[in-house]
Amino acid sequence: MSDKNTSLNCIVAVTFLTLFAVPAPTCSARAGSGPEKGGLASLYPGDEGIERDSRVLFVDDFETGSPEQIGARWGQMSRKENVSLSDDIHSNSPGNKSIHYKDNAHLYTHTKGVDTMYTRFYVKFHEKTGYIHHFVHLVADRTPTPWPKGGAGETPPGDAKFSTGIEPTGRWGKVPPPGVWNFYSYWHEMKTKWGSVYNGKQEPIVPGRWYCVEAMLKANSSPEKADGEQAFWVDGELFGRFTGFRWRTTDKLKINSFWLLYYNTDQPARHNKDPHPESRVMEVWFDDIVIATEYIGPVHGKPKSGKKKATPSKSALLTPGMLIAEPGKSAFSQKFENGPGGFKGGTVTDGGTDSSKGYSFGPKGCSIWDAYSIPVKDSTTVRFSLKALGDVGDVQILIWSKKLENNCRYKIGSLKKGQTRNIEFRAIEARIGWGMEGPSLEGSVLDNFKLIFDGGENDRILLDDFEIRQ
Ligand SMILES: [Ca+2]
Repeated sequence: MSDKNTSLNCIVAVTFLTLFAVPAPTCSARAGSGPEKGGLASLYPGDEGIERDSRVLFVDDFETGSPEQIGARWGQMSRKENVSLSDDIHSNSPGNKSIHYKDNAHLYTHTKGVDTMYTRFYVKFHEKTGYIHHFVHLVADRTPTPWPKGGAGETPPGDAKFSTGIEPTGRWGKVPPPGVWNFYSYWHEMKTKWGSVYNGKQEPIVPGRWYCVEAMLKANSSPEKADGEQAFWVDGELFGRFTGFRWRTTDKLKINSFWLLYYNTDQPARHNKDPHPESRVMEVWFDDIVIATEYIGPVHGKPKSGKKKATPSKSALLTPGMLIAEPGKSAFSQKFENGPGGFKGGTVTDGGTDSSKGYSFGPKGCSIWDAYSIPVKDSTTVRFSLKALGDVGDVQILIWSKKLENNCRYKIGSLKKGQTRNIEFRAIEARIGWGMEGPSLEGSVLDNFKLIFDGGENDRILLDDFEIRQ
């Protein structure tokens, strides 16, 4: 590692999606001779056997399986028509293949939850690449789902989520495409609703050249301490280290998700005043991904056996209960075949799921009280189906918490006439506040439920197959 003389400026954080520049809330960058010196890869020439190290959480060298099979073991692949295997490999590659994305695509996976996550990946941008909107992310998600959650422009609650992206940025056109590496971070103390940017060494990324990129995200050690960090390396050289983050307000929130994202829109070309957006070729290659709890480092040496194939990892979410308790046993269910069963505010009608009966209600809502009483834990899950009988907006659930003396919300959004949605959420996801930004229902007692929406007096929604699991 040649991190000795890395000099870093404490750069202002700017929002990626807006043009405001604001001071970074916690920005102290330093060159480090930290515990990452050496790295796990130095113990495994050619990465051979690295997947068996207990500190390694996830490995994929894209030597095994079709894109469909790769998507299945990661948990989710988007735009699979844009994903292929390629024989373009980096010079230290111990294998024969890389994975190639064009335009827009992602692989999304989960590891067991950790307090410090390192990732290493090899990446190459097309020689004619343009600027990129969003790129690879590390994510801590209290209620992980196979798909990445949205949340652009929303400050995540400190006990629900935080994330950082290692991304190329054009610095408003100061650097040719794809730009220089920076961090794009979202957490409860970010100073604008569009997140914060942390710049490292200002070395432009050369299109058409393979790089080894590494990122580290370290959670704060206790809820009140601002001792979280993030750092990134390029070809083994420390490019940026940033300290002083209070990423989370509970240590139940672990880093557990990895998003190999390639997200393009025409926005970065506009923001960077790209003079030739029409000539750009939006393609990227990735290879030799390792996720671990310690510093990894670039591929070191050659495998003893010549070319090698790793045993690729699979998503931790494919092991039920590993990341979050499975929904518990059924505590209450109502299918409306024999009347409203405690629900008030609507009427039982035909037209429910599978031609059964359902419960029809208007914009004033329907509710149920004291038909069940369940202490809210991780496993507590609410599920039901909705069918809109008109175009309706802002469908949401209100659950009154005696403990918080307020309503917790879970927002569903709008539904088109005739649209059916199966809703399932963890009760801990319901939160106080219009934007669900306040305290969670966690630790309260779930003994009521109300559904409301915006719509005309005669608009109706049909509720069916309501169930609560402990
Ligand atoms: Ca490979």
